Amino acid sequence: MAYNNIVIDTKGAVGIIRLDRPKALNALCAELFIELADALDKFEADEAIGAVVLTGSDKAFAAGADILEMQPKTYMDVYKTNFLCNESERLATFRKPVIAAVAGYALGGGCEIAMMCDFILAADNAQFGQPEIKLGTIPGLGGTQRLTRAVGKSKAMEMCLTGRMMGAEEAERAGLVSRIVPLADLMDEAVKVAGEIAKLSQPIVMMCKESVNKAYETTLREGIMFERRVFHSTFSTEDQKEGMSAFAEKRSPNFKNR
Ligand code: CO8
Repeated sequence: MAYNNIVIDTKGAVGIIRLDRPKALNALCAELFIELADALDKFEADEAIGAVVLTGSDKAFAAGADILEMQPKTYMDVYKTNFLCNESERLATFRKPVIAAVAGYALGGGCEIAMMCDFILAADNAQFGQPEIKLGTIPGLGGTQRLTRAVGKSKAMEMCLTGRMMGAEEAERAGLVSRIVPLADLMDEAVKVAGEIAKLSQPIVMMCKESVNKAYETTLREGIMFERRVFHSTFSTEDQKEGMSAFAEKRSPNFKNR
Protein backbone atom coordinates (compact mmCIF):
# COMPACT_ATOMS: atom_id res chain seq x y z
CA MET A 1 0.00 0.00 0.00
CA ALA A 2 1.30 3.49 -0.84
CA TYR A 3 1.09 5.87 2.10
CA ASN A 4 -0.11 9.48 1.86
CA ASN A 5 -0.31 10.30 5.56
CA ILE A 6 2.45 8.34 7.27
CA VAL A 7 6.08 7.50 6.60
CA ILE A 8 7.58 4.23 7.72
CA ASP A 9 11.22 3.38 8.26
CA THR A 10 13.36 0.89 10.15
CA LYS A 11 16.48 1.31 12.26
CA GLY A 12 17.91 -2.12 12.97
CA ALA A 13 15.17 -4.11 14.67
CA VAL A 14 13.04 -1.01 15.33
CA GLY A 15 10.11 -0.09 13.11
CA ILE A 16 9.34 3.63 12.94
CA ILE A 17 5.97 5.06 11.97
CA ARG A 18 5.86 8.82 11.53
CA LEU A 19 2.48 10.54 11.22
CA ASP A 20 2.94 12.93 8.33
CA ARG A 21 0.11 15.34 7.54
CA PRO A 22 1.99 18.55 8.37
CA LYS A 23 -0.58 20.91 6.87
CA ALA A 24 -3.21 19.64 9.32
CA LEU A 25 -0.91 19.11 12.32
CA ASN A 26 -1.19 15.36 11.66
CA ALA A 27 -4.95 15.35 12.13
CA LEU A 28 -6.08 11.75 12.03
CA CYS A 29 -8.24 11.26 8.95
CA ALA A 30 -9.79 7.88 8.06
CA GLU A 31 -7.18 7.24 5.37
CA LEU A 32 -4.39 7.80 7.91
CA PHE A 33 -5.87 5.18 10.22
CA ILE A 34 -6.08 2.67 7.34
CA GLU A 35 -2.41 3.31 6.55
CA LEU A 36 -1.41 3.06 10.20
CA ALA A 37 -3.17 -0.30 10.51
CA ASP A 38 -1.44 -1.53 7.35
CA ALA A 39 1.99 -0.46 8.64
CA LEU A 40 1.32 -2.19 11.96
CA ASP A 41 0.30 -5.37 10.13
CA LYS A 42 3.61 -5.29 8.25
CA PHE A 43 5.72 -4.72 11.36
CA GLU A 44 3.85 -7.38 13.31
CA ALA A 45 4.45 -9.95 10.55
CA ASP A 46 8.13 -9.02 10.19
CA GLU A 47 10.22 -11.27 12.48
CA ALA A 48 13.14 -8.87 12.16
CA ILE A 49 11.19 -6.11 13.94
CA GLY A 50 11.20 -6.32 17.73
CA ALA A 51 9.61 -2.99 18.69
CA VAL A 52 7.99 0.04 17.08
CA VAL A 53 8.19 3.80 17.66
CA LEU A 54 5.15 5.88 16.72
CA THR A 55 5.88 9.58 16.34
CA GLY A 56 4.79 12.78 14.63
CA SER A 57 6.53 16.09 13.98
CA ASP A 58 8.25 18.49 16.36
CA LYS A 59 5.09 20.63 16.40
CA ALA A 60 2.42 17.94 16.57
CA PHE A 61 2.23 14.27 17.39
CA ALA A 62 -1.39 14.61 16.23
CA ALA A 63 -3.87 17.43 16.86
CA GLY A 64 -6.79 15.02 17.01
CA ALA A 65 -9.17 13.33 14.64
CA ASP A 66 -9.76 15.33 11.48
CA ILE A 67 -12.47 17.78 12.46
CA LEU A 68 -13.18 18.82 8.87
CA GLU A 69 -13.74 15.18 7.89
CA MET A 70 -16.07 14.60 10.85
CA GLN A 71 -17.98 17.86 10.57
CA PRO A 72 -20.53 16.81 7.88
CA LYS A 73 -21.14 13.30 9.21
CA THR A 74 -24.48 12.21 10.64
CA TYR A 75 -25.10 9.82 13.50
CA MET A 76 -25.99 7.10 11.00
CA ASP A 77 -22.76 7.73 9.06
CA VAL A 78 -20.58 7.18 12.10
CA TYR A 79 -22.67 4.45 13.71
CA LYS A 80 -23.11 2.27 10.64
CA THR A 81 -19.47 2.47 9.57
CA ASN A 82 -18.13 2.25 13.14
CA PHE A 83 -16.23 5.40 12.14
CA LEU A 84 -12.48 5.22 12.89
CA CYS A 85 -12.95 2.41 15.40
CA ASN A 86 -11.85 -0.69 13.52
CA GLU A 87 -8.58 0.65 12.12
CA SER A 88 -7.61 2.59 15.25
CA GLU A 89 -8.15 -0.50 17.41
CA ARG A 90 -5.31 -2.14 15.47
CA LEU A 91 -2.85 -0.12 17.54
CA ALA A 92 -4.37 -1.33 20.80
CA THR A 93 -4.21 -4.96 19.66
CA PHE A 94 -0.64 -4.78 18.28
CA ARG A 95 1.36 -7.47 20.07
CA LYS A 96 4.90 -6.11 19.90
CA PRO A 97 5.90 -3.12 22.07
CA VAL A 98 5.05 0.33 20.71
CA ILE A 99 6.58 3.48 22.17
CA ALA A 100 4.86 6.79 21.49
CA ALA A 101 7.49 9.51 20.99
CA VAL A 102 5.39 12.62 21.50
CA ALA A 103 6.48 16.15 20.66
CA GLY A 104 4.12 19.11 20.43
CA TYR A 105 0.36 18.62 20.42
CA ALA A 106 -1.18 15.27 21.32
CA LEU A 107 -4.81 16.31 21.44
CA GLY A 108 -8.08 14.42 21.22
CA GLY A 109 -7.51 11.32 19.10
CA GLY A 110 -3.78 12.19 19.16
CA CYS A 111 -3.68 11.83 22.95
CA GLU A 112 -5.82 8.71 22.63
CA ILE A 113 -3.53 6.92 20.19
CA ALA A 114 -0.50 7.89 22.31
CA MET A 115 -2.26 6.22 25.24
CA MET A 116 -2.90 3.08 23.13
CA CYS A 117 0.88 2.72 22.90
CA ASP A 118 2.73 0.84 25.63
CA PHE A 119 4.42 3.91 27.02
CA ILE A 120 4.91 7.52 26.12
CA LEU A 121 8.23 9.32 25.92
CA ALA A 122 7.48 13.04 25.84
CA ALA A 123 9.56 15.85 24.44
CA ASP A 124 9.76 18.87 26.72
CA ASN A 125 7.34 20.75 24.41
CA ALA A 126 4.64 18.04 24.49
CA GLN A 127 1.06 19.10 25.22
CA PHE A 128 -1.64 16.56 25.99
CA GLY A 129 -5.34 17.23 26.01
CA GLN A 130 -8.86 16.00 25.31
CA PRO A 131 -10.45 19.15 23.86
CA GLU A 132 -13.45 17.40 22.27
CA ILE A 133 -15.82 19.03 24.75
CA LYS A 134 -15.11 22.38 23.08
CA LEU A 135 -16.33 20.90 19.78
CA GLY A 136 -19.58 19.72 21.29
CA THR A 137 -18.54 16.10 21.50
CA ILE A 138 -16.56 13.80 23.78
CA PRO A 139 -13.44 11.63 23.37
CA GLY A 140 -14.25 8.60 21.24
CA LEU A 141 -11.10 6.50 21.03
CA GLY A 142 -10.78 5.63 24.69
CA GLY A 143 -9.81 9.03 26.15
CA THR A 144 -12.32 9.03 29.00
CA GLN A 145 -11.21 5.50 29.93
CA ARG A 146 -7.45 5.37 29.39
CA LEU A 147 -6.75 8.91 30.66
CA THR A 148 -8.74 8.17 33.82
CA ARG A 149 -6.76 4.99 34.42
CA ALA A 150 -3.49 6.81 33.71
CA VAL A 151 -3.91 9.97 35.79
CA GLY A 152 -6.88 9.29 38.07
CA LYS A 153 -10.43 10.60 38.04
CA SER A 154 -9.92 14.16 39.22
CA LYS A 155 -7.32 15.20 36.65
CA ALA A 156 -8.94 13.21 33.83
CA MET A 157 -12.32 14.69 34.62
CA GLU A 158 -10.91 18.23 34.70
CA MET A 159 -9.14 17.73 31.38
CA CYS A 160 -12.14 16.13 29.64
CA LEU A 161 -14.64 18.65 31.03
CA THR A 162 -12.57 21.79 30.35
CA GLY A 163 -10.40 20.67 27.43
CA ARG A 164 -7.33 22.24 29.02
CA MET A 165 -3.93 21.00 27.90
CA MET A 166 -1.35 19.40 30.16
CA GLY A 167 2.34 20.11 29.57
CA ALA A 168 5.08 17.49 29.65
CA GLU A 169 6.08 18.08 33.28
CA GLU A 170 2.54 17.79 34.56
CA ALA A 171 2.04 14.71 32.39
CA GLU A 172 5.13 13.10 33.89
CA ARG A 173 4.09 13.96 37.45
CA ALA A 174 0.64 12.51 36.76
CA GLY A 175 2.04 9.26 35.36
CA LEU A 176 0.77 9.77 31.79
CA VAL A 177 4.29 9.71 30.35
CA SER A 178 7.20 7.58 31.45
CA ARG A 179 9.87 10.24 30.92
CA ILE A 180 10.59 13.68 29.46
CA VAL A 181 13.40 14.08 26.94
CA PRO A 182 14.72 17.29 25.34
CA LEU A 183 12.98 17.73 21.98
CA ALA A 184 16.25 17.40 20.04
CA ASP A 185 16.92 13.98 21.63
CA LEU A 186 13.42 12.53 21.45
CA MET A 187 13.74 10.22 18.46
CA ASP A 188 17.27 9.05 19.30
CA GLU A 189 16.13 8.18 22.80
CA ALA A 190 12.94 6.45 21.64
CA VAL A 191 14.80 4.38 19.04
CA LYS A 192 17.47 3.54 21.61
CA VAL A 193 14.92 2.28 24.15
CA ALA A 194 12.99 0.40 21.45
CA GLY A 195 16.29 -1.11 20.26
CA GLU A 196 17.08 -2.33 23.77
CA ILE A 197 13.67 -4.01 23.97
CA ALA A 198 14.12 -5.46 20.48
CA LYS A 199 17.29 -7.26 21.62
CA LEU A 200 15.30 -9.24 24.18
CA SER A 201 13.29 -12.37 23.50
CA GLN A 202 10.32 -11.33 21.35
CA PRO A 203 7.87 -13.92 22.71
CA ILE A 204 8.82 -13.15 26.32
CA VAL A 205 8.47 -9.42 25.67
CA MET A 206 5.00 -10.05 24.21
CA MET A 207 4.03 -12.13 27.24
CA CYS A 208 5.25 -9.36 29.55
CA LYS A 209 3.23 -6.76 27.61
CA GLU A 210 0.12 -8.96 27.80
CA SER A 211 0.60 -9.35 31.50
CA VAL A 212 0.97 -5.62 32.24
CA ASN A 213 -2.05 -4.90 30.02
CA LYS A 214 -4.05 -7.43 32.01
CA ALA A 215 -3.82 -5.04 34.96
CA TYR A 216 -6.20 -2.74 33.08
CA GLU A 217 -8.75 -5.41 32.35
CA THR A 218 -9.23 -7.45 35.46
CA THR A 219 -9.23 -7.73 39.24
CA LEU A 220 -5.94 -7.86 41.19
CA ARG A 221 -6.47 -11.50 42.13
CA GLU A 222 -7.17 -12.58 38.54
CA GLY A 223 -4.31 -10.45 37.24
CA ILE A 224 -1.89 -12.04 39.65
CA MET A 225 -3.07 -15.52 38.62
CA PHE A 226 -2.65 -14.57 34.95
CA GLU A 227 0.87 -13.29 35.62
CA ARG A 228 1.77 -16.43 37.55
CA ARG A 229 0.59 -18.72 34.74
CA VAL A 230 2.54 -16.70 32.17
CA PHE A 231 5.62 -16.61 34.43
CA HIS A 232 5.50 -20.40 34.76
CA SER A 233 5.00 -20.80 31.01
CA THR A 234 8.19 -18.83 30.25
CA PHE A 235 10.03 -21.85 31.68
CA SER A 236 8.90 -23.82 28.63
CA THR A 237 10.83 -21.50 26.29
CA GLU A 238 14.39 -21.83 25.03
CA ASP A 239 14.90 -18.12 25.68
CA GLN A 240 14.30 -18.46 29.43
CA LYS A 241 16.91 -21.26 29.52
CA GLU A 242 19.30 -19.10 27.53
CA GLY A 243 18.69 -15.95 29.64
CA MET A 244 19.34 -17.68 32.95
CA SER A 245 22.26 -19.74 31.61
CA ALA A 246 23.88 -16.59 30.24
CA PHE A 247 23.59 -14.93 33.65
CA ALA A 248 25.10 -17.97 35.39
CA GLU A 249 27.91 -18.14 32.83
CA LYS A 250 28.55 -14.36 33.05
CA ARG A 251 27.97 -13.74 29.33
CA SER A 252 25.42 -11.89 27.22
CA PRO A 253 22.32 -13.88 26.26
CA ASN A 254 21.68 -14.84 22.67
CA PHE A 255 17.90 -15.01 22.39
CA LYS A 256 16.44 -17.01 19.51
CA ASN A 257 12.80 -15.92 19.90
CA ARG A 258 11.81 -19.47 20.80
N1 CO8 B 1 -8.58 18.47 12.32
C1 CO8 B 1 -8.44 19.05 11.12
N2 CO8 B 1 -7.54 20.05 10.89
C2 CO8 B 1 -6.79 20.46 11.92
C3 CO8 B 1 -6.89 19.90 13.20
C4 CO8 B 1 -7.83 18.83 13.39
N3 CO8 B 1 -7.97 18.19 14.54
N4 CO8 B 1 -6.02 20.51 14.02
C5 CO8 B 1 -5.39 21.43 13.28
N5 CO8 B 1 -5.84 21.41 12.02
C6 CO8 B 1 -5.42 22.26 10.90
C7 CO8 B 1 -5.98 23.65 11.02
O1 CO8 B 1 -7.30 23.71 10.49
C8 CO8 B 1 -5.01 24.44 10.19
O2 CO8 B 1 -5.31 24.25 8.82
P1 CO8 B 1 -5.28 25.53 7.82
O3 CO8 B 1 -3.84 25.99 7.85
O4 CO8 B 1 -5.68 24.93 6.51
O5 CO8 B 1 -6.21 26.52 8.36
C9 CO8 B 1 -3.68 23.73 10.45
O6 CO8 B 1 -4.02 22.44 10.95
C10 CO8 B 1 -2.84 24.42 11.50
O7 CO8 B 1 -3.64 24.61 12.64
P2 CO8 B 1 -3.78 26.01 13.40
O8 CO8 B 1 -3.64 27.15 12.43
O9 CO8 B 1 -5.02 25.96 14.22
O10 CO8 B 1 -2.46 25.94 14.31
P3 CO8 B 1 -2.23 26.67 15.70
O11 CO8 B 1 -0.79 26.47 16.01
O12 CO8 B 1 -2.76 28.05 15.69
O13 CO8 B 1 -3.13 25.84 16.77
C11 CO8 B 1 -3.99 23.85 17.79
C12 CO8 B 1 -2.81 24.53 17.07
C13 CO8 B 1 -4.21 24.49 19.17
C14 CO8 B 1 -3.62 22.38 17.97
C15 CO8 B 1 -5.27 24.00 16.94
O14 CO8 B 1 -4.99 23.60 15.60
C16 CO8 B 1 -6.43 23.18 17.41
O15 CO8 B 1 -7.07 23.56 18.38
N6 CO8 B 1 -6.72 22.05 16.73
C17 CO8 B 1 -7.84 21.21 17.03
C18 CO8 B 1 -7.56 20.37 18.29
C19 CO8 B 1 -8.77 19.53 18.62
O16 CO8 B 1 -9.84 20.01 18.93
N7 CO8 B 1 -8.60 18.19 18.60
C20 CO8 B 1 -9.65 17.26 18.89
C21 CO8 B 1 -10.33 16.82 17.63
S1 CO8 B 1 -11.74 15.78 17.92
C22 CO8 B 1 -11.05 14.25 18.20
O17 CO8 B 1 -9.86 14.07 18.20
C23 CO8 B 1 -12.00 13.15 18.48
C24 CO8 B 1 -11.25 11.80 18.47
C25 CO8 B 1 -12.23 10.68 18.63
C26 CO8 B 1 -12.66 10.09 17.30
C27 CO8 B 1 -13.55 8.95 17.65
C28 CO8 B 1 -13.97 8.12 16.47
C29 CO8 B 1 -14.74 6.89 16.97
